[in-house]
Parts: sequence; structure tokens; C-alpha cells
Amino acid sequence: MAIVMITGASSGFGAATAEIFAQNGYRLILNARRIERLETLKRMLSETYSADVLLLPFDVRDKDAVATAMDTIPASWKQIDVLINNAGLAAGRDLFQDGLVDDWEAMIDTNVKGLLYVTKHAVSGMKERKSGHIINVSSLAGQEVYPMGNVYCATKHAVTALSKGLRMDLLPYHIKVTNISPGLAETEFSMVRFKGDEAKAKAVYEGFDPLQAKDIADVIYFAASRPQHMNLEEITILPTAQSDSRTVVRG
Ligand code: NDP
Ligand code: 8X3
Repeated sequence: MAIVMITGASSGFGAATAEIFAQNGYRLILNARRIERLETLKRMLSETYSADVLLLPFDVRDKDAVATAMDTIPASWKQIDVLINNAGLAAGRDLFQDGLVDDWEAMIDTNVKGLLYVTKHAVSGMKERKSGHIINVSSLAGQEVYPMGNVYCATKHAVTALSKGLRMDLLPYHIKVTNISPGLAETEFSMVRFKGDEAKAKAVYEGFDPLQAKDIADVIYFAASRPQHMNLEEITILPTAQSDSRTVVRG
């Protein structure tokens, strides 16, 4: 049975992606920081799909915690076939000149450095086996920049660049790399971005039908389930009401 590892599986895209892979018989390694959330998800996946789930809670920003967790994965779980680098966040939406250094660091450390730490560990087994698939969750913000998106957009541009670089460097090892770039999707993303301000978070999705987590999960699974000779390298997914980062038709 193939093994998928998903970072940021405690909510949003990650949780929905865990469900569709469970439904399709994968064994799942699920990561995030909120252990209770992961335990609830594991229970649901086991009861509903008889899924085999290994929880691997750690903070992707913590280089040593990543190394310890990845090195101590039991032998029967070591062969990660698909790695989904999904853990990420936006912290704040401020003019550059008003931005908080702590927010910048949280985004850079999670979205870029965390992805690198996890991938470095997962890739060594893939390289030995000459097979594997890395799916990076970037964003439309990895293709475009919008006002007050400065550092978040920079981190997602970095993810998109890393997807390209990984694809080139891992080519001799038959490892696929897919970059997924969603537009506006209603998850906990905006609650995190606006630090629990529900009114601000809700306003982001008002007056149109945003993407839902399951929409992204379906596309991720589609990419992961293509035949070996075929790699979907870049997939951009927008709500029908959105044409680019700055244009959404509401009402
Ligand atoms: P959510 O906030 O719902 O989910 C984010 C997930 O990332 C959570 O499971 C969270 O878990 C995890 N996470 C955050 N920080 C860390 C960390 N330091 N270590 C481990 N896990 C972490 O948002 P989405 O599902 O929307 O976001 C998933 C990805 O999609 C992100 O990379 C985001 O940038 C990207 N994205 C989102 C879009 C949107 O509009 N929603 C559009 C385009 C891209 P926990 O807090 O338990 O650690
Ligand atoms: C999340 C979508 O438009 O808020 O990556 O940057 S957006």
C-alpha cells in the first residue's frame, strides 16, 4: 500500500487531502502542530475508511524536531511515496512599512524553511528508490503579487521556484514534482492571517463562491494518481469569480 505524508493536515486543504487519500487506500503520515486535531482526524479516517494512519506532530519551523521525527519514523512507514508540502500560513496583511518582523519570520520559517527541512528528509529515500512524488502547495500568490501581500507572496514565489528547482535536480531519480497554486479558498487561512478577527476573515469570501478545501484535495489526488510517465508540473486553481489576485466579482 502506498504511503502519503501530508504536512499541515490538521485543517483546510491538508485535512481534506488526507481524507481523499484515505478513501483511495493510501497509508497516511499526518503532520501538524495541533495534536488533538490530528487525533480526531485519525479516528475519523480509521472508522470511515479503515485507514492506516501514523501521526507525526511537529512544528515544521523547528529543524531539530523535523530531523528527530523524520529519523524515527518506524521502518514499515519509511517509504514515503508521495510528500505533500502543505503546511503554511499568511500572518497579517499589511503595507510593507507597517509589517511586523515576527509575522515575516513566521511566514518565511514555515512556508519556505519548513518545506525545505521536511523535503530534505523525505527525498533521500525517494532518491534511493528512484521514485516518488513531491507536491508543493504554493499559491496564486506564488505567481502574482498584490498590495499588502509582500512577504506572503515572496514566500510563495519561493515555493514555486523550489518546485522548479527540485524538478530539475531530482529528474535523474524519476521523482515527480508538482506545484499547486490555488486562489481564494475558504479554510482557516484568513482566520490565521487576521489573527482570529472573524469579521475580517469572513469579508475575504463575501459575495462570491470561494474554493473549498475539497476542491484542492481532489486536484492534489488527481495529480498524484496519474501514470508514472506523466507529471502535472503546475496547476493553478481559481474560483470562477476570480481572474487574478486583485480581481474578484462579488454579488
Ligand atoms: P489552514 O489554516 O486551514 O491550514 C494550515 C495548516 O498548516 C494547518 O493544518 C496548520 O496546522 C498547518 N501549519 C501551520 N503552521 C505550521 C507549522 N509551523 N508546522 C506544522 N504545521 C503547520 O489553511 P489552508 O488549508 O488554506 O492552507 C494550506 C496551504 O495552502 C498553506 O500553505 C497556504 O499558504 C496555502 N494556500 C491557501 C489558500 C487559501 O486561500 N486558503 C490559497 C493558496 C494557497 P497547525 O496549526 O495544527 O500546526
Ligand atoms: C492564499 C490566497 O489570495 O490570500 O494564498 O494570497 S491569497
